[in-house]
Amino acid sequence: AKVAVLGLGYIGLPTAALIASRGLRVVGVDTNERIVDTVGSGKIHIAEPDLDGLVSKVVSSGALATSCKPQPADVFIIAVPTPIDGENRPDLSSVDAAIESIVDLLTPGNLVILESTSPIGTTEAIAKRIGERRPDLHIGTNGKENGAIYVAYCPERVLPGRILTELANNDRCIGGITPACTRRAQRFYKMFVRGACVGTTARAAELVKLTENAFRDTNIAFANELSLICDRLEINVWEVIDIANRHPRVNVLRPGPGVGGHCIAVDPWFIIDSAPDLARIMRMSREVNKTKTRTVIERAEALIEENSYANIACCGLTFKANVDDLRESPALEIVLHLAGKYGSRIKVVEPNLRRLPPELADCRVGFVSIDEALRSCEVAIILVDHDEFKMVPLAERRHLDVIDTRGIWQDMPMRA
Ligand code: SAJ
Repeated sequence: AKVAVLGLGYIGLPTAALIASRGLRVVGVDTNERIVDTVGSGKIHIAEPDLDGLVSKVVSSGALATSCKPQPADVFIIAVPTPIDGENRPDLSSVDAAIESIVDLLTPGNLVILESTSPIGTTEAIAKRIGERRPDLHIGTNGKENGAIYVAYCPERVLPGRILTELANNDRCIGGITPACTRRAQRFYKMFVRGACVGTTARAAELVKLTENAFRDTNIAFANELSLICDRLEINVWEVIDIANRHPRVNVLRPGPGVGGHCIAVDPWFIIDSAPDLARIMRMSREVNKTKTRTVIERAEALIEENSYANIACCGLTFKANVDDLRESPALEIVLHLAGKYGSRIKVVEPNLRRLPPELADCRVGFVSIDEALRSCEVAIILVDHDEFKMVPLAERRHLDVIDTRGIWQDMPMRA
């Protein structure tokens, strides 16, 4: 079988490489020529453990090729971005463009899978659109399979940093437009997924994906709200959480400087958008997590004002620990704000990046190693719980005035 994967980003590229490594012929398609060239030469444009080796292997064996335009295939997997616009409404233009690019290539027996996080009803709308554009095909008929094509929604749910392991091992949720579509997509995923391939409808599968991330956002909001309450009451939030979590049915997540990444900060809006009057906790959770970022900015400013000549180490820029991903990163938002105000007094430490991101490049801020920051700064703001920061011995940081948003230096005097 031949598989076309549309979109070679954080999900599409590992998916394409994994499928190619299981003996299927794969064409990875992307509208960005630079990505097509990079991957086509066996290299990768994102940081993800073990992905470089796998891509280089499947490209050199010929199992994975790349192209700017889709070609006919048996299976089309759409893994393109579905961001939100300025008004928190889903922007499906990349999905629309991907469908447009394959609709004339479809032939009977083809399977079209949407993996991108999408609002409820997107997969049905795709099936309808294909039906309108290609009246010669019918979609997922039960029984009569002549001339049928199959459309299903199968969300990815892998964790950046563990993508290859989770792609192969996680259970998958597979929602066809009809039961025949579900079965056809289940057969396909079984070829490379060790986890269970649980079948449902397309609409339920869309909501499953959104539910997972909205659930996590809400739980993080609970932790962030608790951290603000503890600060006011002068109680150590990390200790409260540690002890509360000894209860067999309690598992409070960790507070932080806000929620980042492309998914958890975005997906709840897809649910809120489809039932605005009912999605009250979800909307409030988004608000609480956003407020937490602003609170950290205010506290950092207050601490910097107290230390008027000090250099300030901002530890971490990425959206979470030990990745190089800056998407929706609250740490980056905080540092951008402080950089605009305090310029060269700000020293950024980010062991997972080789240089400052373009947004910060013009702000006169320094980009230093953790050792250099410990030597030259009097104030530190911990924004990401990278391993490099956790490992700093107390003796090397005792002199610092610290705001620790991740609770990694709890042996230091507490500062809200
Ligand atoms: N965070 C906290 N406290 C916590 C846990 C996380 O503040 O206790 C913050 C992180 O620092 C980060 C954000 O939340 O800024 C999100 O990080 P994450 O590790 O929770 O999740 P992602 O965005 O890397 O990946 C999520 C995962 N979803 C769930 O765990 C429900 C992943 O399985 C999904 O595949 C992915 O979203 C996605 O692509 O949707």
